[in-house]
Amino acid sequence: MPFSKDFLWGGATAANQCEGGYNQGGRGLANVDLVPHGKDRFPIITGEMKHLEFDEEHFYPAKEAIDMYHHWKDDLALFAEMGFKTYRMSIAWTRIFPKGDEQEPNEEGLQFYEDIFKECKRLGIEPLVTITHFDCPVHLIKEYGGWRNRKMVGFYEKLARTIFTRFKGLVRYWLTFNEINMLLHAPFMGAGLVFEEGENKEQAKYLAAHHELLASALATKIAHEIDPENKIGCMLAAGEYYPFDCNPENVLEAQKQNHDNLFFIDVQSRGKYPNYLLKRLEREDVQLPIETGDLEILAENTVDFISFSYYSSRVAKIKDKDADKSAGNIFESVTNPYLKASEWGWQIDPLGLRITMNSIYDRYQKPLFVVENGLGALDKPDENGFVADDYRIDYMAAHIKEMKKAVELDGVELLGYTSWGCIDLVSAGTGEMSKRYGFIYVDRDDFGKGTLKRTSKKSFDWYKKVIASNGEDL
Ligand code: BGP
Repeated sequence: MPFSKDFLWGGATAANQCEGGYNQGGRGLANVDLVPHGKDRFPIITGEMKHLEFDEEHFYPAKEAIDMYHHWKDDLALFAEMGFKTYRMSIAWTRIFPKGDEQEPNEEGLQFYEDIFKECKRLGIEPLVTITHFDCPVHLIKEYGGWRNRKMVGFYEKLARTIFTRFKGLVRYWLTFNEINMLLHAPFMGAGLVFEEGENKEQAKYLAAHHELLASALATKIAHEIDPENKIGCMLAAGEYYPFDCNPENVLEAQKQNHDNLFFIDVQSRGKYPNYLLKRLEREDVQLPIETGDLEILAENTVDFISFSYYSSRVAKIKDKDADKSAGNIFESVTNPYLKASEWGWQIDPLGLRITMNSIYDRYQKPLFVVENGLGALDKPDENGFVADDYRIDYMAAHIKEMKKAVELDGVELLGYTSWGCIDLVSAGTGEMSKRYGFIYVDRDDFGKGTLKRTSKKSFDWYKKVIASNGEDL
């Protein structure tokens, strides 16, 4: 049997995409609350457009999302019915520190998560908690400029210490930053950055990168001090870059693009900035804001495991501005002629998961955790409200098969698998509901209308069987 008996099967969500309750329980405003759906979404996500005010007139999908704030108990019961061993979720920073720089945390926010973790425990579900999943208090963006400011490290440290202390014994698995490499592509989501007129954007991104890496290492240190049982992971938006062909120029280009993603994990797992990055930044005249003692903190506090999201592989090709491009997780890549694509144009490559797992494992030699994978599709309920999502089952079965081979045939150590959006939620890329990933259908449309009723899809029973057979019955 490739998967151990403790293999952590489950699903994943993020607070801003499912909780709603944006102004309840003392919660403060976060960047994610200020991102509308529609044509303005992308320029805001990428920090190109300023939008730091909240006006009730607009429709902001994260505001109510699927209202898990009020439905969490029933939703957890559905996860338990599927047999989840783990549930990946995130903490909304602004529920704990509404503005981000307060002295004292908001008790109501802490209690909200404590209740969830206690219920998880009762149901035999191990929580896997992302400390920040694309969220940052608006106050910290307005007052301090987001992660380009070193003070953010201290605010994050305080958040981390507060939750590690309060949830000691309830949560053991933590991820410091969701898809940390995404800050280069979606800087408002990843680092609370809104670019000033004429600002050197690359410089701002690498200031933010160093501060997040430092904050991640400090959180790792604190977590281990508070409870040696804590296991801390980093989180990468993964997907191997393939060279377009065997032209050595394309092979080199693929290597470069892989480096741009992996340098974050090199720091978090190997404890130092890789030379390829330092040399590139030197050539581009971009500075890392390294202060005395920082490098020691990075070196001494590396992660226990490597987690990542995988939706697709990517392709690298040089000197071809007209190359055919395919959409992907936030940023696009050259089209791979061997692959089919989802309705959103994300190319589907199950074998790429095995390839990606091998590359990451070879590089770091630490246990891996697949914390996001799945198919975003337009689900159409039949007249009885039932969704027969065979396409999702096919996608997931094919990926799990390859993941199994990586473990069984290649010897990759793997802690678990949590499929993305196990219950339908708001899409990070589009801000809409119609791009669904779940085993559970939620009656809500792109304009915030619907009863919020939850209904199991065909994939619900399928996944239940996968977990019960520990990945044998696909
Ligand atoms: C990742 C994020 C998730 C999630 C997923 C799917 O980048 O960590 O938050 O949303 O991608 O992307 P989308 O929602 O755009 O389909």
